[in-house]
Amino acid sequence: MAAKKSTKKSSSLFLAAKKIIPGGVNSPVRAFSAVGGKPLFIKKASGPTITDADNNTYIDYIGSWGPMIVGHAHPAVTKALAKAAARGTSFGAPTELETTLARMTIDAFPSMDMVRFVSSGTEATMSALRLARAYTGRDKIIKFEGCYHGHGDSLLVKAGSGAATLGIPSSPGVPKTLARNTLNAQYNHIESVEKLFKKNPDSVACVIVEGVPGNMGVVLPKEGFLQALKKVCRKYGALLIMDEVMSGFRLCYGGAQQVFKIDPDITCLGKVIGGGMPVGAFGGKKEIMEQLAPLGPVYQAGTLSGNPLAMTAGIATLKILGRKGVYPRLLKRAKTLTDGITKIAEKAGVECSLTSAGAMFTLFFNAKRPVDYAGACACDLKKFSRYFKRMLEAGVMLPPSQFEANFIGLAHTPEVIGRTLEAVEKCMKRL
Ligand code: KE4
Repeated sequence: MAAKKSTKKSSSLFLAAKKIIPGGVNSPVRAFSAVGGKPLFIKKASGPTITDADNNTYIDYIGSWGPMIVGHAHPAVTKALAKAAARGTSFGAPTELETTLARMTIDAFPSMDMVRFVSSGTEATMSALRLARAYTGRDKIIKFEGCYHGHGDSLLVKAGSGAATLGIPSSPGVPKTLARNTLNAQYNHIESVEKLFKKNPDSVACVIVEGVPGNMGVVLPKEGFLQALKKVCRKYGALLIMDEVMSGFRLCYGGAQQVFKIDPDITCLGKVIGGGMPVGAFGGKKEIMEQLAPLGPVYQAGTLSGNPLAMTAGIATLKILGRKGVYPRLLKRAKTLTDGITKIAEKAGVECSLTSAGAMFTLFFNAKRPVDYAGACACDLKKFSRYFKRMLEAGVMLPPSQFEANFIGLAHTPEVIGRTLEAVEKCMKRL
Protein backbone atom coordinates (compact mmCIF):
# COMPACT_ATOMS: atom_id res chain seq x y z
CA MET A 1 0.00 0.00 0.00
CA ALA A 2 1.21 3.55 -0.76
CA ALA A 3 2.62 5.43 2.24
CA LYS A 4 -0.08 7.27 4.21
CA LYS A 5 -0.46 10.74 2.77
CA SER A 6 -0.25 13.73 5.11
CA THR A 7 -3.45 15.75 4.99
CA LYS A 8 -2.62 18.09 7.86
CA LYS A 9 -3.11 21.29 5.88
CA SER A 10 -6.50 20.13 4.55
CA SER A 11 -7.56 19.26 8.10
CA SER A 12 -6.69 22.70 9.42
CA LEU A 13 -8.40 24.38 6.46
CA PHE A 14 -11.46 22.22 7.09
CA LEU A 15 -11.49 23.24 10.77
CA ALA A 16 -11.36 26.92 9.83
CA ALA A 17 -14.02 26.52 7.13
CA LYS A 18 -16.43 24.69 9.46
CA LYS A 19 -16.49 27.70 11.77
CA ILE A 20 -18.13 29.93 9.15
CA ILE A 21 -19.39 27.68 6.34
CA PRO A 22 -22.03 25.06 7.26
CA GLY A 23 -20.23 21.71 7.25
CA GLY A 24 -17.14 23.48 5.92
CA VAL A 25 -18.31 23.04 2.34
CA ASN A 26 -20.43 24.88 -0.19
CA SER A 27 -22.02 21.72 -1.52
CA PRO A 28 -22.80 18.79 0.81
CA VAL A 29 -21.42 15.92 -1.28
CA ARG A 30 -17.90 17.45 -0.97
CA ALA A 31 -17.87 16.82 2.79
CA PHE A 32 -16.96 13.12 2.47
CA SER A 33 -19.87 12.31 4.85
CA ALA A 34 -20.67 9.10 2.96
CA VAL A 35 -17.10 7.76 3.10
CA GLY A 36 -15.97 9.16 6.44
CA GLY A 37 -12.83 11.16 7.08
CA LYS A 38 -12.28 14.79 6.22
CA PRO A 39 -12.58 16.43 2.81
CA LEU A 40 -9.39 17.38 0.99
CA PHE A 41 -8.94 21.04 0.16
CA ILE A 42 -7.72 21.42 -3.40
CA LYS A 43 -5.28 24.11 -4.40
CA LYS A 44 -4.74 23.42 -8.07
CA ALA A 45 -5.51 21.07 -10.92
CA SER A 46 -4.07 20.33 -14.30
CA GLY A 47 -5.14 17.92 -17.02
CA PRO A 48 -6.26 14.67 -15.29
CA THR A 49 -4.97 15.55 -11.84
CA ILE A 50 -5.84 17.63 -8.80
CA THR A 51 -3.45 18.65 -6.02
CA ASP A 52 -4.53 19.16 -2.42
CA ALA A 53 -3.31 21.69 0.14
CA ASP A 54 -0.67 19.18 1.36
CA ASN A 55 0.72 18.83 -2.16
CA ASN A 56 -0.71 15.35 -2.69
CA THR A 57 -1.61 14.86 -6.34
CA TYR A 58 -4.41 12.52 -7.44
CA ILE A 59 -5.75 11.27 -10.73
CA ASP A 60 -9.17 12.91 -10.67
CA TYR A 61 -12.44 11.16 -11.60
CA ILE A 62 -14.70 13.78 -10.02
CA GLY A 63 -13.84 16.29 -12.73
CA SER A 64 -15.82 18.93 -10.81
CA TRP A 65 -18.85 16.58 -11.17
CA GLY A 66 -18.71 16.67 -14.97
CA PRO A 67 -17.56 20.07 -16.32
CA MET A 68 -13.84 19.24 -16.71
CA ILE A 69 -14.27 16.91 -19.71
CA VAL A 70 -11.38 18.51 -21.63
CA GLY A 71 -9.14 18.31 -18.54
CA HIS A 72 -8.33 20.78 -15.78
CA ALA A 73 -6.80 24.15 -16.76
CA HIS A 74 -6.85 23.37 -20.49
CA PRO A 75 -4.68 26.11 -22.09
CA ALA A 76 -7.33 26.88 -24.75
CA VAL A 77 -9.83 27.58 -21.95
CA THR A 78 -7.55 29.39 -19.53
CA LYS A 79 -6.02 31.61 -22.22
CA ALA A 80 -9.46 32.58 -23.56
CA LEU A 81 -10.62 33.32 -20.01
CA ALA A 82 -7.59 35.52 -19.28
CA LYS A 83 -8.26 37.58 -22.41
CA ALA A 84 -11.97 37.85 -21.64
CA ALA A 85 -11.29 38.91 -18.03
CA ALA A 86 -9.09 41.76 -19.28
CA ARG A 87 -12.14 43.06 -21.18
CA GLY A 88 -14.29 43.08 -18.04
CA THR A 89 -16.01 40.35 -16.04
CA SER A 90 -19.71 41.24 -16.24
CA PHE A 91 -21.81 43.86 -17.98
CA GLY A 92 -25.45 43.16 -17.16
CA ALA A 93 -26.10 43.68 -20.83
CA PRO A 94 -26.22 41.30 -23.82
CA THR A 95 -22.98 40.26 -25.52
CA GLU A 96 -22.23 38.48 -28.80
CA LEU A 97 -20.69 35.66 -26.77
CA GLU A 98 -24.16 34.60 -25.58
CA THR A 99 -25.44 34.31 -29.12
CA THR A 100 -22.33 32.35 -30.12
CA LEU A 101 -22.78 29.81 -27.33
CA ALA A 102 -26.55 29.69 -27.95
CA ARG A 103 -25.89 28.86 -31.60
CA MET A 104 -23.39 26.13 -30.66
CA THR A 105 -25.87 24.71 -28.13
CA ILE A 106 -28.79 24.61 -30.55
CA ASP A 107 -26.57 23.07 -33.26
CA ALA A 108 -25.67 20.33 -30.77
CA PHE A 109 -29.27 19.87 -29.54
CA PRO A 110 -31.55 20.30 -32.58
CA SER A 111 -34.61 19.59 -30.39
CA MET A 112 -34.14 23.18 -29.21
CA ASP A 113 -35.32 26.13 -31.29
CA MET A 114 -34.31 28.60 -28.58
CA VAL A 115 -32.22 28.54 -25.39
CA ARG A 116 -31.84 30.71 -22.30
CA PHE A 117 -28.68 30.76 -20.17
CA VAL A 118 -28.67 30.72 -16.37
CA SER A 119 -25.91 30.16 -13.79
CA SER A 120 -26.47 26.59 -12.63
CA GLY A 121 -28.20 23.34 -13.45
CA THR A 122 -30.59 23.99 -10.57
CA GLU A 123 -31.67 27.26 -12.12
CA ALA A 124 -32.11 25.53 -15.47
CA THR A 125 -34.43 22.81 -14.16
CA MET A 126 -36.28 25.15 -11.80
CA SER A 127 -36.99 27.53 -14.70
CA ALA A 128 -37.95 24.64 -17.01
CA LEU A 129 -40.55 23.48 -14.50
CA ARG A 130 -42.05 26.97 -14.22
CA LEU A 131 -42.18 27.20 -18.01
CA ALA A 132 -43.88 23.80 -18.34
CA ARG A 133 -46.42 24.69 -15.64
CA ALA A 134 -47.20 27.98 -17.35
CA TYR A 135 -47.37 26.48 -20.84
CA THR A 136 -49.76 23.68 -19.81
CA GLY A 137 -51.63 25.55 -17.08
CA ARG A 138 -51.07 22.54 -14.82
CA ASP A 139 -49.33 22.32 -11.42
CA LYS A 140 -48.15 18.74 -10.89
CA ILE A 141 -44.82 17.30 -12.06
CA ILE A 142 -43.58 13.72 -12.34
CA LYS A 143 -39.95 12.93 -11.55
CA PHE A 144 -38.19 9.65 -10.75
CA GLU A 145 -37.02 8.37 -7.39
CA GLY A 146 -33.25 8.66 -7.22
CA CYS A 147 -32.99 11.22 -10.01
CA TYR A 148 -31.52 14.56 -9.01
CA HIS A 149 -32.24 17.80 -10.80
CA GLY A 150 -30.65 20.33 -8.46
CA HIS A 151 -32.02 21.73 -5.23
CA GLY A 152 -35.11 23.58 -6.48
CA ASP A 153 -37.99 23.07 -3.99
CA SER A 154 -40.23 21.06 -6.31
CA LEU A 155 -37.41 18.71 -7.18
CA LEU A 156 -36.08 17.95 -3.70
CA VAL A 157 -38.58 15.17 -3.21
CA LYS A 158 -37.01 11.67 -3.19
CA ALA A 159 -33.97 13.11 -4.96
CA GLY A 160 -30.66 11.41 -5.68
CA SER A 161 -27.02 12.61 -5.54
CA GLY A 162 -26.12 14.41 -2.32
CA ALA A 163 -29.70 14.09 -1.06
CA ALA A 164 -29.53 10.30 -1.33
CA THR A 165 -25.93 10.25 -0.08
CA LEU A 166 -26.91 12.08 3.08
CA GLY A 167 -30.15 10.10 3.40
CA ILE A 168 -32.36 13.20 3.19
CA PRO A 169 -33.98 12.63 -0.22
CA SER A 170 -36.91 14.83 0.74
CA SER A 171 -35.63 17.97 2.40
CA PRO A 172 -37.28 19.79 5.31
CA GLY A 173 -38.17 23.33 4.29
CA VAL A 174 -40.02 22.27 1.16
CA PRO A 175 -43.63 23.29 1.87
CA LYS A 176 -46.00 20.29 1.93
CA THR A 177 -48.33 22.25 -0.34
CA LEU A 178 -45.55 22.28 -2.92
CA ALA A 179 -44.18 18.77 -2.34
CA ARG A 180 -47.72 17.48 -2.91
CA ASN A 181 -47.40 18.55 -6.53
CA THR A 182 -44.30 16.44 -7.05
CA LEU A 183 -45.16 12.86 -7.98
CA ASN A 184 -42.42 10.23 -7.96
CA ALA A 185 -42.35 7.33 -10.39
CA GLN A 186 -39.86 4.44 -10.53
CA TYR A 187 -37.19 4.81 -13.18
CA ASN A 188 -37.39 2.16 -15.93
CA HIS A 189 -40.93 1.23 -14.84
CA ILE A 190 -43.16 2.98 -17.38
CA GLU A 191 -46.30 1.54 -15.77
CA SER A 192 -45.53 3.62 -12.64
CA VAL A 193 -45.68 6.74 -14.82
CA GLU A 194 -48.93 5.78 -16.53
CA LYS A 195 -50.46 5.07 -13.11
CA LEU A 196 -49.62 8.59 -11.87
CA PHE A 197 -51.07 10.18 -14.99
CA LYS A 198 -54.28 8.16 -14.58
CA LYS A 199 -54.55 9.13 -10.90
CA ASN A 200 -53.94 12.81 -11.69
CA PRO A 201 -55.94 13.46 -14.86
CA ASP A 202 -55.26 16.77 -16.66
CA SER A 203 -53.05 18.04 -13.84
CA VAL A 204 -49.52 16.91 -14.74
CA ALA A 205 -47.52 19.67 -16.46
CA CYS A 206 -44.43 17.64 -17.25
CA VAL A 207 -42.25 14.62 -16.67
CA ILE A 208 -38.63 15.47 -15.91
CA VAL A 209 -36.02 12.78 -16.42
CA GLU A 210 -32.22 12.71 -16.50
CA GLY A 211 -30.90 11.94 -20.01
CA VAL A 212 -29.08 9.03 -18.38
CA PRO A 213 -29.41 9.06 -14.59
CA GLY A 214 -26.07 9.68 -12.92
CA ASN A 215 -27.34 10.65 -9.48
CA MET A 216 -28.19 7.25 -8.13
CA GLY A 217 -24.99 6.17 -9.76
CA VAL A 218 -25.18 5.63 -13.55
CA VAL A 219 -28.32 3.69 -14.45
CA LEU A 220 -29.20 3.01 -18.09
CA PRO A 221 -32.68 3.42 -19.56
CA LYS A 222 -34.18 0.05 -20.50
CA GLU A 223 -34.77 -0.51 -24.20
CA GLY A 224 -37.68 1.70 -25.25
CA PHE A 225 -38.21 3.33 -21.85
CA LEU A 226 -37.46 6.90 -22.98
CA GLN A 227 -39.52 6.47 -26.14
CA ALA A 228 -42.43 5.17 -24.02
CA LEU A 229 -42.00 8.19 -21.74
CA LYS A 230 -42.31 10.60 -24.66
CA LYS A 231 -45.40 8.73 -25.85
CA VAL A 232 -47.14 8.78 -22.48
CA CYS A 233 -46.45 12.52 -22.15
CA ARG A 234 -48.06 13.12 -25.52
CA LYS A 235 -51.02 10.91 -24.57
CA TYR A 236 -51.75 12.93 -21.41
CA GLY A 237 -50.83 16.39 -22.76
CA ALA A 238 -47.72 16.84 -20.59
CA LEU A 239 -44.30 18.14 -21.65
CA LEU A 240 -41.18 15.96 -21.52
CA ILE A 241 -38.23 17.74 -19.90
CA MET A 242 -34.90 15.98 -20.44
CA ASP A 243 -32.39 17.04 -17.83
CA GLU A 244 -29.06 16.71 -19.65
CA VAL A 245 -27.09 18.75 -17.14
CA MET A 246 -24.87 15.70 -16.64
CA SER A 247 -25.43 13.67 -19.83
CA GLY A 248 -25.19 16.64 -22.22
CA PHE A 249 -21.87 16.56 -24.17
CA ARG A 250 -20.94 13.62 -21.86
CA LEU A 251 -22.46 10.67 -23.76
CA CYS A 252 -21.66 12.32 -27.08
CA TYR A 253 -21.76 15.87 -28.41
CA GLY A 254 -25.56 15.76 -28.64
CA GLY A 255 -26.14 14.07 -25.29
CA ALA A 256 -28.59 11.30 -24.44
CA GLN A 257 -31.26 12.59 -26.82
CA GLN A 258 -28.86 12.00 -29.72
CA VAL A 259 -27.98 8.50 -28.49
CA PHE A 260 -31.60 7.47 -27.82
CA LYS A 261 -33.14 9.56 -30.62
CA ILE A 262 -35.57 11.38 -28.32
CA ASP A 263 -37.09 14.77 -29.07
CA PRO A 264 -37.89 16.34 -25.67
CA ASP A 265 -40.01 19.47 -25.38
CA ILE A 266 -37.48 21.15 -23.08
CA THR A 267 -33.83 20.27 -22.42
CA CYS A 268 -31.76 21.41 -19.43
CA LEU A 269 -27.98 21.71 -19.63
CA GLY A 270 -25.12 22.65 -17.29
CA LYS A 271 -21.64 21.48 -16.27
CA VAL A 272 -19.74 20.91 -19.57
CA ILE A 273 -21.47 23.85 -21.29
CA GLY A 274 -19.71 26.20 -18.88
CA GLY A 275 -16.28 24.53 -19.05
CA GLY A 276 -15.96 24.88 -15.28
CA MET A 277 -17.56 28.32 -15.04
CA PRO A 278 -21.12 28.78 -13.70
CA VAL A 279 -23.45 28.09 -16.63
CA GLY A 280 -26.80 26.35 -16.93
CA ALA A 281 -29.21 26.48 -19.84
CA PHE A 282 -32.72 25.45 -20.73
CA GLY A 283 -34.12 25.39 -24.22
CA GLY A 284 -36.89 23.95 -26.32
CA LYS A 285 -39.53 24.47 -28.96
CA LYS A 286 -40.12 28.07 -30.02
CA GLU A 287 -43.78 28.18 -28.99
CA ILE A 288 -42.79 27.13 -25.47
CA MET A 289 -39.68 29.32 -25.10
CA GLU A 290 -41.56 32.39 -26.33
CA GLN A 291 -43.62 32.26 -23.14
CA LEU A 292 -40.53 33.58 -21.33
CA ALA A 293 -40.21 37.25 -20.35
CA PRO A 294 -39.66 39.73 -21.87
CA LEU A 295 -41.54 38.11 -24.81
CA GLY A 296 -44.12 36.27 -22.75
CA PRO A 297 -45.51 36.33 -19.21
CA VAL A 298 -43.28 33.68 -17.57
CA TYR A 299 -40.73 35.51 -15.47
CA GLN A 300 -37.17 34.23 -15.19
CA ALA A 301 -34.00 36.31 -14.75
CA GLY A 302 -30.39 36.38 -13.48
CA THR A 303 -27.73 38.99 -12.78
CA LEU A 304 -24.94 36.78 -14.12
CA SER A 305 -26.92 34.83 -16.69
CA GLY A 306 -24.85 34.65 -19.89
CA ASN A 307 -21.82 36.05 -18.06
CA PRO A 308 -19.05 36.81 -20.60
CA LEU A 309 -16.37 34.80 -18.78
CA ALA A 310 -18.69 31.82 -18.41
CA MET A 311 -19.69 32.02 -22.06
CA THR A 312 -16.01 32.22 -23.05
CA ALA A 313 -15.12 29.07 -21.10
CA GLY A 314 -18.14 27.26 -22.55
CA ILE A 315 -17.33 28.27 -26.13
CA ALA A 316 -13.67 27.24 -25.75
CA THR A 317 -14.70 23.88 -24.28
CA LEU A 318 -17.30 23.06 -26.93
CA LYS A 319 -14.84 24.06 -29.67
CA ILE A 320 -12.47 21.35 -28.40
CA LEU A 321 -15.28 18.80 -28.08
CA GLY A 322 -16.56 19.63 -31.57
CA ARG A 323 -13.31 18.62 -33.22
CA LYS A 324 -13.33 15.49 -35.39
CA GLY A 325 -12.32 12.30 -33.59
CA VAL A 326 -12.62 13.66 -30.05
CA TYR A 327 -15.52 11.48 -28.90
CA PRO A 328 -14.32 8.23 -30.49
CA ARG A 329 -11.00 8.80 -28.68
CA LEU A 330 -12.70 9.71 -25.38
CA LEU A 331 -15.14 6.79 -25.49
CA LYS A 332 -12.37 4.34 -26.40
CA ARG A 333 -10.43 5.38 -23.31
CA ALA A 334 -13.57 5.13 -21.19
CA LYS A 335 -14.06 1.58 -22.44
CA THR A 336 -10.45 0.64 -21.71
CA LEU A 337 -10.89 1.83 -18.15
CA THR A 338 -14.31 0.29 -17.48
CA ASP A 339 -13.43 -3.04 -19.14
CA GLY A 340 -10.21 -3.07 -17.11
CA ILE A 341 -12.00 -2.44 -13.81
CA THR A 342 -14.56 -5.16 -14.57
CA LYS A 343 -11.84 -7.70 -15.36
CA ILE A 344 -9.85 -6.86 -12.21
CA ALA A 345 -12.95 -7.09 -10.01
CA GLU A 346 -13.87 -10.47 -11.49
CA LYS A 347 -10.34 -11.79 -10.90
CA ALA A 348 -10.38 -10.46 -7.34
CA GLY A 349 -13.79 -12.02 -6.73
CA VAL A 350 -15.30 -8.68 -5.69
CA GLU A 351 -19.12 -8.58 -5.91
CA CYS A 352 -19.83 -5.49 -8.00
CA SER A 353 -21.30 -4.36 -11.30
CA LEU A 354 -20.16 -1.50 -13.48
CA THR A 355 -22.52 0.65 -15.53
CA SER A 356 -21.16 3.13 -18.03
CA ALA A 357 -22.69 5.64 -20.44
CA GLY A 358 -20.35 7.56 -22.71
CA ALA A 359 -17.56 9.07 -20.62
CA MET A 360 -19.16 8.44 -17.23
CA PHE A 361 -19.55 5.30 -15.14
CA THR A 362 -20.36 3.94 -11.71
CA LEU A 363 -18.91 0.87 -10.03
CA PHE A 364 -21.80 -0.43 -7.90
CA PHE A 365 -20.93 -2.67 -4.97
CA ASN A 366 -23.88 -4.85 -5.81
CA ALA A 367 -23.44 -7.95 -7.96
CA LYS A 368 -26.87 -7.23 -9.52
CA ARG A 369 -26.57 -4.20 -11.81
CA PRO A 370 -29.07 -1.56 -10.57
CA VAL A 371 -31.81 -0.57 -13.00
CA ASP A 372 -33.57 1.76 -10.57
CA TYR A 373 -33.17 3.54 -7.24
CA ALA A 374 -34.06 0.47 -5.17
CA GLY A 375 -31.21 -1.41 -6.85
CA ALA A 376 -28.77 1.42 -6.20
CA CYS A 377 -29.78 1.50 -2.53
CA ALA A 378 -29.03 -2.21 -2.24
CA CYS A 379 -25.30 -1.58 -2.70
CA ASP A 380 -22.75 -2.43 0.00
CA LEU A 381 -21.96 1.14 1.06
CA LYS A 382 -19.32 0.00 3.58
CA LYS A 383 -17.41 -1.80 0.85
CA PHE A 384 -17.70 1.26 -1.38
CA SER A 385 -16.24 3.43 1.36
CA ARG A 386 -13.29 1.02 1.91
CA TYR A 387 -12.60 1.02 -1.82
CA PHE A 388 -12.84 4.83 -1.99
CA LYS A 389 -10.31 5.27 0.85
CA ARG A 390 -7.86 2.76 -0.58
CA MET A 391 -8.02 4.39 -4.00
CA LEU A 392 -7.41 7.78 -2.41
CA GLU A 393 -4.33 6.39 -0.65
CA ALA A 394 -3.24 4.96 -3.99
CA GLY A 395 -3.47 8.43 -5.56
CA VAL A 396 -6.85 8.22 -7.30
CA MET A 397 -9.69 10.57 -6.33
CA LEU A 398 -13.11 8.99 -6.91
CA PRO A 399 -16.46 10.72 -6.27
CA PRO A 400 -17.01 10.30 -2.48
CA SER A 401 -20.39 8.58 -2.82
CA GLN A 402 -21.81 5.37 -4.25
CA PHE A 403 -24.64 7.46 -5.70
CA GLU A 404 -22.45 9.43 -8.07
CA ALA A 405 -20.81 9.03 -11.46
CA ASN A 406 -17.10 8.92 -12.27
CA PHE A 407 -16.11 11.26 -15.07
CA ILE A 408 -13.43 10.54 -17.66
CA GLY A 409 -11.94 13.37 -19.70
CA LEU A 410 -9.66 13.94 -22.67
CA ALA A 411 -6.71 14.35 -20.31
CA HIS A 412 -7.08 10.75 -19.06
CA THR A 413 -4.50 9.39 -21.47
CA PRO A 414 -3.81 5.65 -21.88
CA GLU A 415 -0.85 6.08 -19.49
CA VAL A 416 -3.13 7.71 -16.86
CA ILE A 417 -5.70 4.96 -17.32
CA GLY A 418 -2.95 2.37 -16.95
CA ARG A 419 -1.92 3.90 -13.63
CA THR A 420 -5.54 3.98 -12.53
CA LEU A 421 -5.95 0.28 -13.28
CA GLU A 422 -2.79 -0.51 -11.32
CA ALA A 423 -4.38 1.27 -8.34
CA VAL A 424 -7.64 -0.65 -8.85
CA GLU A 425 -5.69 -3.92 -8.89
CA LYS A 426 -4.03 -3.06 -5.56
CA CYS A 427 -7.22 -1.79 -3.93
CA MET A 428 -9.48 -4.64 -4.96
CA LYS A 429 -7.30 -7.21 -3.16
CA ARG A 430 -9.04 -8.48 -0.01
CA LEU A 431 -11.50 -5.57 -0.23
P1 KE4 B 1 -26.13 22.41 -10.28
O1 KE4 B 1 -27.16 23.30 -9.68
O2 KE4 B 1 -25.36 21.64 -9.23
O3 KE4 B 1 -25.21 23.12 -11.28
O4 KE4 B 1 -26.87 21.30 -11.18
C1 KE4 B 1 -27.88 20.53 -10.58
C2 KE4 B 1 -28.06 19.26 -11.37
C3 KE4 B 1 -29.13 19.15 -12.23
N1 KE4 B 1 -29.33 18.03 -12.97
C4 KE4 B 1 -28.47 16.99 -12.90
C5 KE4 B 1 -28.72 15.77 -13.73
C6 KE4 B 1 -27.34 17.05 -12.04
O5 KE4 B 1 -26.50 15.99 -11.97
C7 KE4 B 1 -27.13 18.20 -11.27
C8 KE4 B 1 -25.96 18.33 -10.30
N2 KE4 B 1 -25.15 17.18 -10.13
C9 KE4 B 1 -24.45 17.07 -8.87
C10 KE4 B 1 -23.60 15.80 -8.94
N3 KE4 B 1 -24.33 14.62 -8.99
C11 KE4 B 1 -23.64 18.26 -8.54
C12 KE4 B 1 -22.64 18.08 -7.43
C13 KE4 B 1 -23.03 18.81 -6.18
O6 KE4 B 1 -24.24 18.86 -5.86
O7 KE4 B 1 -22.10 19.33 -5.52
